[in-house]
Amino acid sequence: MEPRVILIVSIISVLVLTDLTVADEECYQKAVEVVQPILNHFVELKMAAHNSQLKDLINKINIKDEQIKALIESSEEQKNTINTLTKNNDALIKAQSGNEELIRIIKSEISQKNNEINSFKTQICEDLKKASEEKDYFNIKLLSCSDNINKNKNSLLDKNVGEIQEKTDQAMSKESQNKDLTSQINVLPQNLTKTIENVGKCDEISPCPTASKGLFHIKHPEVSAFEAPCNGSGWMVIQRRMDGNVDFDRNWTEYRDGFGNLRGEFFLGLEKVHLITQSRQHELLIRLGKVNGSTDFVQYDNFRIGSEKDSYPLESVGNPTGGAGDSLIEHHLNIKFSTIDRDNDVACRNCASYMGGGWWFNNCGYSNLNGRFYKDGKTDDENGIIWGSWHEYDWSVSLTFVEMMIRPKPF
Ligand SMILES: [Ca+2]
Repeated sequence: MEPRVILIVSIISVLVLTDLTVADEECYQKAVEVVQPILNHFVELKMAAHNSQLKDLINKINIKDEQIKALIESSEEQKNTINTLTKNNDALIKAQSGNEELIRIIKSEISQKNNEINSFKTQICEDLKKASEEKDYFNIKLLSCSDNINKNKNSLLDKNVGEIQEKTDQAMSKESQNKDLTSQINVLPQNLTKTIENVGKCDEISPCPTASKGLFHIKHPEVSAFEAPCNGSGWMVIQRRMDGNVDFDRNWTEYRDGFGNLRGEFFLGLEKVHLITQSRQHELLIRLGKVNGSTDFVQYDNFRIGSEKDSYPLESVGNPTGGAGDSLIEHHLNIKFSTIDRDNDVACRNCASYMGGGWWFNNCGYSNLNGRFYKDGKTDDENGIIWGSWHEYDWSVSLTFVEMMIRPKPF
């Protein structure tokens, strides 16, 4: 039965009973007994309805909980993603830092390699220098050997000529020897003629008078007439230093052609000295003076310089005599001439720029009579006028007087 019908029947019954019977306490009790279960039923129905709504609510709450859980899980995932990204970012930063360190290490290695290359270059330069010095040393040895061979050859030749002359009379009857002897005899007059010619030339090319001194017009078969100072003993002055009034830092052309003041400081010129000393054997006299007034000299018996084509090398000096000692043979013989604009030396640097003037610079050597003039006779720059063997190879010394002179070697 429907609850609504039950309710209506119950109400009607109560009304009937209330109206038809006596409205007393007993009647009321009966009514309550009838209605009470109905009311209880309604209450139960209500409760059931409420319970149903409650269940719905609980379901909704559960759904919401699930959604919230899902959101939380999603949030966790995002958080994890963010953490992962942060870690990746940290790793990238670390990698970047690592790259910078790598670059720094590579740069450091490059710098080290550069240093090694520079050191290697320096070593090569030193080796080249050493090799060049050894080459010079062997050249000198070779020349010395060559001189000795020539001397021996000449000596033997002279000896042979003598022997042949002796044997000529004895071997006249022998046809086989006769041919050789005739040839030798033919050579003798030619040599004699040559010697006579040379003797004649000697008179022509003696450039300075032996009895008077001063400036003279010099005539020489190989050179155009020029003026030069003569010292009165047949010596012609080819270079002089005395007061520092002339700058000796000159270029190649000036050293070739000469410069300065013939009555004071000057350099006669390499070309003239070359032509004169090539024509016959010459002596070289060098007079030196220090700031304290002391003087000395050195004389060589076979001075000769080569041609411009070969850079005016110091081809020969011969044997030295004199208290100033030798400062040419060991380091300057067979060495080309160098000037500030013509670096023919064997040093890595430009010796003419470093030492001053022009000279037969090797690496750079023991002498430089064209160095810079220091009136007080000393310098900290090692570029003064030097002749090592006379001042104990003290390169702070600078000489204050020099004269270089030449004359034909007497027969
Ligand atoms: Ca050089």
